[in-house]
Amino acid sequence: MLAGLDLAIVNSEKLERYASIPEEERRLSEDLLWWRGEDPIAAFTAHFRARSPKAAVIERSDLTLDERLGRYILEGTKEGLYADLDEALRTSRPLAIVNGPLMAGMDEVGRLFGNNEMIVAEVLQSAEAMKAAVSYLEPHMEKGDASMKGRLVLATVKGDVHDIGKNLVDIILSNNGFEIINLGIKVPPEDLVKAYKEHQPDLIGLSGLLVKSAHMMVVTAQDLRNAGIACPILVGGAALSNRFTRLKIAPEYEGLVAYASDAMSGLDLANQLVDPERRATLRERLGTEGAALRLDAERKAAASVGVAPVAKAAVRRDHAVPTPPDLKLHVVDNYGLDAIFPYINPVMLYTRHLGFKGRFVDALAAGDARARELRDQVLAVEDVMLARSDITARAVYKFFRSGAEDETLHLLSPDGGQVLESFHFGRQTVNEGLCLADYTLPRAGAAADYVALFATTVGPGVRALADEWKDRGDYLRSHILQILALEGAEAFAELLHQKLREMWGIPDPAGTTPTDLFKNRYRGVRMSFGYPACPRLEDQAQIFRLLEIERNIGVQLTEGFMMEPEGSVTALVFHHPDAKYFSLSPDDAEKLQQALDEGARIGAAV
Ligand code: B12
Repeated sequence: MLAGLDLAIVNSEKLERYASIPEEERRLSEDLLWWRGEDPIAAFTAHFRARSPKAAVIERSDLTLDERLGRYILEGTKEGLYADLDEALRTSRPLAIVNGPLMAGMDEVGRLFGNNEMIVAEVLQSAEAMKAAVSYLEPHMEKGDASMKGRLVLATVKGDVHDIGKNLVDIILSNNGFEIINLGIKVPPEDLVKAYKEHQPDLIGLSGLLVKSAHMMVVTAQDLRNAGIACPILVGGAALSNRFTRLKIAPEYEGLVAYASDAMSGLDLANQLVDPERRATLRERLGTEGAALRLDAERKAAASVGVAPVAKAAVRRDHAVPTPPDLKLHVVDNYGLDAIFPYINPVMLYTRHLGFKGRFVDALAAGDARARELRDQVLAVEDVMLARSDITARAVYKFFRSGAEDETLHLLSPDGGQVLESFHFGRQTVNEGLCLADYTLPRAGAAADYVALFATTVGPGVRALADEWKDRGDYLRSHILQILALEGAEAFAELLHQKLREMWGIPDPAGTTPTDLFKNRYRGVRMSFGYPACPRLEDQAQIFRLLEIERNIGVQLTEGFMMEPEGSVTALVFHHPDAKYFSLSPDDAEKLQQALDEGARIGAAV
């Protein structure tokens, strides 16, 4: 590619795992591709002329024992592992085997992942091999034989049920020489202080999915500081950023706070933090980054002053309003998971969560071996889920009469006379001046309008089974189970939304496929509280009241407005033909919150 290659056609079935190609052969090939050295063709042909095609693949017997041990980890295989461990035990102490060749294998896995040469699913298989090797060696270890680089207390913060990201961190770090004390989910600061005192860890790891959890990390850092704790903290989670960490969390804590975008970079940071020299370099780097971000924030704040708001959007009101079939509450119990799985977005499942590189669906259709292997692993877990009575899909939905009043959306009694609940939305002061309330007709007008609300969930037995598999080192299966539940809840939302359009009399055109749905090719939108157009998670409380979600489908709302089971989704559905996704700027979101706080203060005073 450096030399300008635009396209290459390969038979992917014949592809070797890149990491399995001997280094010498990689070098020869790269020399040829980039025309390095005197005569790369001659060197290349001379090498391969002497080798039969089969010999090009590394034969284990060509390798030394240490190299073989490292390879089991790199390839994520246990075939032959135990016999080689027995051989190693004849000359080496178990701890030396772990810290030597096995850890060298894991280091190589980390390096290849960092270079984009290994994917999440492969890393999990490597961790499985590592766990199997360590478990095999454990009975041979003496008391006090600890192979630990350091100890980390890991927790998902108060109010947050996020398990999957934290579990990945647990798996990666615990199989790379760290002892992990996993405190679980919804962990209040006082429990972390207690755990710190009890375990005296080298590091604390905090995880959280939502913006609210990022704020909870600020509070947690303050409480840890007030308890006199200063050990380095690693933080991570989908809604967290390096910027927030540097500007909001780090200033509240004496010790170092470092942000990790994924579990492998968390491992890299943990390795730096337990090494005094590298920690000092990291401290310096984070300090410089923090200063630059503060400067940038000040500049942005100065630049945003005095920008005139754009005009309110002129959303049309002349469209026909579809009438829903009824205004009753519907509970869907035990919906067939087999009907839901096809609605899972493969990009999310295979690319985002399992790390597949390229277009998964095309690769599968072309017979790509890696894609097929992943698909089969997913299908096997789907079968387990289908067979279990404690893993089911449930939903509750209801159409409501609705009416807008400026930026407020009122949900009304069936005759329109009474306000049941109100949602206060923000309006864009930049871009198009949009507000979600615009997507429903004004309450003051003569015509009735409607919205739908729903919640979907997949569980509740997912966590217990995922933990069981994780504890016995079945990491990839455990991860696949969790992502199927999470993406299953989202897929169920997609499917239910489609059914609601049908019931509403605005069905999708014939031939609409799940892929069309993932691209939002239908009428209306499905908004979830916490999304950029309606960022206030507090509004989950109204949905929970209106649909009696906990009573009807057993989903609980935490004090951080997260839902348990983790694989749960709520949504507010608009039918407006021009409705679309948009974002409130952070300023506009803050303005909304301030207005609501002000209103609440006035309300309380009255
Ligand atoms: C997939 C997804 C879902 C899935 C699964 C959620 C999940 N548990 O991960 C489902 C469909 C269930 C879902 C639901 C919701 N979601 Co959602 N979701 C996402 C999405 C697209 C990806 C998240 C993801 O990749 N998860 C997989 C895990 C493995 O990744 P991860 O959490 O990031 O963890 C990795 C790293 O962050 C890091 N890490 C995490 N913790 C730690 C800790 C340490 C110590 C270290 C070192 C590293 C580390 O390592 C992990 C592994 O590599 C994000 C958008 C985004 N771009 O991130 C929105 C997002 C997180 N969701 C969002 C929202 C609003 C929701 C809902 C509230 C919507 C709703 N009203 O229904 C619900 C809440 C669910 C609940 N239980 O309460 C918002 C959150 C914004 C906010 N306001 O807080 C986001 C940011 C989308 C958006 N742009 O608006 N969601």
